[in-house]
Amino acid sequence: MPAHDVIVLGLGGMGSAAAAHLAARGARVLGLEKFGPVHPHGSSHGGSRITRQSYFEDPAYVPLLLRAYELYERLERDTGRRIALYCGGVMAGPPDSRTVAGALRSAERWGLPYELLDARELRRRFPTLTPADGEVGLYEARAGLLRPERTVAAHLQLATRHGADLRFEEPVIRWEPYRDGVRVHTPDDTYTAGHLVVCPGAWAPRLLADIGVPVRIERQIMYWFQPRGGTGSYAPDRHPVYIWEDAAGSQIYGFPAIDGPGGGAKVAFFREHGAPCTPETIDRTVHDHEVRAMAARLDSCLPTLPGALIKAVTCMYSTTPDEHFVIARHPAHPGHATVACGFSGHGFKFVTVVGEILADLALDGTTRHPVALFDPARFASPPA
Ligand code: PYC
Repeated sequence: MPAHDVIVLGLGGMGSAAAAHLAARGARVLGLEKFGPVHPHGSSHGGSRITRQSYFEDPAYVPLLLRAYELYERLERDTGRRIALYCGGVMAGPPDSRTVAGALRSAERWGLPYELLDARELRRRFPTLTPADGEVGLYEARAGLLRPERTVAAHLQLATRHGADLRFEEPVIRWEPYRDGVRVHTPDDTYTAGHLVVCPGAWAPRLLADIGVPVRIERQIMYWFQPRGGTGSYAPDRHPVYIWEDAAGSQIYGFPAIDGPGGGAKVAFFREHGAPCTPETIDRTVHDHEVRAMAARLDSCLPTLPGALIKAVTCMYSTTPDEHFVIARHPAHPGHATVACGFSGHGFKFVTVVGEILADLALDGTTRHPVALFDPARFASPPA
């Protein structure tokens, strides 16, 4: 009998959640992570992530979001950590933009509460936002932000509480099917288990090269600016999270000031300006011309935000061609491994429910959650 029921490869957002759910169900879990606990080298750092339910990307995500919200609340209760702040969120832009029309479609399809605000009403309710006449915003009171580092720490805490053996600074070199399960090699040891859950983040092109999904790794930048005139009008009870699309289809997103008077407010481009990279080659320096480009964009829609730059930090997106996730039993080794990758810059709000789904797939081979959209077979070439 193998020493472990399940090995979880990667203990970032998704892997830590999978380890917690698996261990809570009584599985003997070994977790392996290349870096230390809660590290800034991948895609689960940066202090904040948006959460929202009127999902412009596709209404198919909404049932998963509703469950993710429940599980985030449970995670806060179980660990005593404050992870979510529901300060409200605005999806803004021209009425026919993907951001606004898509959010409206999801809200209508699932009967979610929302308000559609014209430019004047947006400016009145949120004086930090200065939309042009003709722009609108879908306001969702239950939108807000999540703390990614606290989420990972909470899942690691729960996994440990339920008996998982978590090993850090121990990279996986390779793995292979072995008897009825898997064998995993690290510089320190070789481990066996009944099943493997692979959550490689930006390391997907190397660790999941054989699943037939071209995951592209992109460099992204997060900026924290000190608002001109101070952070008062950017406090979470006055300034919402937002995703804002311009007439050319370019989106930015941002947050209230949540880190005290000196912490500034965070803003970034959403899924663009992302140079292809690898975790080894990413340029971690943020250049002056990049800061100037962001400040220039803010001048038109949040003119009081770009005061002094407090900091700018890079992270990586792992993007699939259709920007939908990959969550499934491994196509080539379905009895041995389950995979989760390609979260395409919009995965963090789903971390809790993805952990639940991965535990379902690893232990039972199936899940009650709707995951058809995430099947890697959608990228398989049709037979000639
Ligand atoms: O999914 O809301 C989101 C998001 C914002 C920025 C990157 N992803």
